[in-house]
Amino acid sequence: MRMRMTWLVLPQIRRHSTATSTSTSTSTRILGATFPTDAATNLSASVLERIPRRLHKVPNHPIAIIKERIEDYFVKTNQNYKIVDSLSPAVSTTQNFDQLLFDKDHSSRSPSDTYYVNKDTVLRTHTSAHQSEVLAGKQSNVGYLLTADVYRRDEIDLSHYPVFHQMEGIRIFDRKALLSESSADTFAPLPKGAKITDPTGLSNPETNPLQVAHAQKDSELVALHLKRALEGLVWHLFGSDKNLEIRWIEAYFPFTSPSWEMEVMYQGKWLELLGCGVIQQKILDDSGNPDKIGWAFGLGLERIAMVMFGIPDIRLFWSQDSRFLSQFENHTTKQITFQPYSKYPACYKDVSFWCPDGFHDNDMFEVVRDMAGDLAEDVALIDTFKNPKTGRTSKCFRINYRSMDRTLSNEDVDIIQDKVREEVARRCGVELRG
Ligand code: FA5
Ligand code: MG
Repeated sequence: MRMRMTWLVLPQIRRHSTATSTSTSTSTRILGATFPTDAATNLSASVLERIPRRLHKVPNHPIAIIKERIEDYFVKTNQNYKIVDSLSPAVSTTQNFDQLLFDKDHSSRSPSDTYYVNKDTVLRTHTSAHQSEVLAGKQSNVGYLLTADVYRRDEIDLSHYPVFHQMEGIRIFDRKALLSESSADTFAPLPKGAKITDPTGLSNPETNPLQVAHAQKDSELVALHLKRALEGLVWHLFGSDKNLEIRWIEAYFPFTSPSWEMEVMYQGKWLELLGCGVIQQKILDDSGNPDKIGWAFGLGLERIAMVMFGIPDIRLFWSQDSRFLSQFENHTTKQITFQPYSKYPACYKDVSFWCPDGFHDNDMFEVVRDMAGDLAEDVALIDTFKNPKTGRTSKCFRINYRSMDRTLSNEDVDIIQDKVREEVARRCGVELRG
C-alpha cells in the first residue's frame, strides 16, 4: 500500500450541524455509531455532511426514481430478488477489499483514493463491499438489488463527485439446477434494430478467462444470462430512445471473471454505465454458498440519471432548490427532460505551487471541495513543471467557480480563492508561487 499522509485530517474537521455525522478530535459519529479516529483518518467535512442525505431514499429524487425503475424491471424477470437499501457506509477494510480478493497493495486501498474512518474502517468505495455479508444471510432469495451512497477521493468535474450512488445486482443459481433455474427468468424480447455491439463473447482465455472452478458451459450460461438481463434493463430504461447504442467491452475486477463493462453512446462519446461479471467462486464458497454459481453487476445511478433526464451537472443531484426537485414530481405520468433554470457566469482562478514529496492531486481537489463546496464546478491541472536543478515539481491548477443559483461577484470568489490558497499550503505543505 502506498503510504502517503500529507495531512492529518482531524484539525480540519469542524463540528457539523447535522446531528447524525459529527467529528471530534478522537472519534467520529456516522449515522449514530461512534468510531475512534487515528492517524489513518482522512475524512473531510464536506463528505461527512453528505452521509445523512441518502438521495436514493428521497421521494421523487431522480436517483430514487432510477432505483425504483431498475427494481421494477428485475422483479418482473423474477420476483424473488431481495431489496437492500439502508446499510451504513462505514465498512471494514476486510469488507471493502479483502473479502473481494483485492491484493494487499491494490491502488484503490491508497488513502489518496479512499476515505478512511480509521485504519480498519473506510467509507465504502463501492456497493460490492456488502457482497459477502448479504450472501452469507441465509434467505432463500435468488439474489439481491442493493443501493447505496459510495465515496471516493476523486477529481472535480461535471461527471465526478466524491459521493455518488451505486446499485449492485447479484443473481445466484443452484449449480446442479443451473439450466432450469436460469431459464425460469422472463426477459422481454429486445426491440428489432436494437444497436448492441458485442465483440467480447462469453470469455477469452488470454484476456478474460473462465475460472478454474467452473465448467465452460456453466460459466457461459451464467454470462449469457447476465448480458441478456442487462441489455433488457437498458431497453427497459431507455427503450423509447430509438437511436440508443450500447456496446460491451472486456474489463477486470478482482471479484469476477470473466468481467465486462457496458457503455452507452452519450453526447457523441462512450459513457461507462456499469461493471459486471461471473462471481469469483471463492466469494460464494467463503460466504457459505459452495453449491451456487452466479453473476454480479454494479452500476452508477447518477450516470443513468444524467442520460435519462438530460441532467448536465452532477452537483445538481445535491441541490435542495425546488427549481431542481420539482421537475421530477410527475415522473410516473410523463417523460421528463430536465430544463436548466439558468446558467450563471463562471469565474476562473489559478493557483500554482511547489509540491512536497507524496503530493497527490486528489489532496488539492479535496481542499477545494472543503473551501468552495459546490461553488467549484471544475478543477483542472493546467501546467506541470519540473525544475531540472532542484528536482522540485510545480503544478498549476485552474479552478472554475460557478454557482448553480446566483451570480458570484469577483470579490466573493477572491475570498474563497484566498482560503483555498491558505488551506492547501497548511494541509498539504505546498509552497505557493505568485
Ligand atoms: C465498481 O465499483 C465495481 N464494484 C462494479 C462491479 C460490481 C463489477 C459487481 C463487477 C461485479 P467501477 O469503479 O467501474 O466498478 O464503478 C461502477 C460504476 O459506477 C461505473 O460504471 C460508473 O457508472 C459509476 N461510477 C464510477 N465512478 C464514478 C464517479 N466518480 N462518479 C459517478 N459515477 C461513477
Ligand atoms: Mg469502471
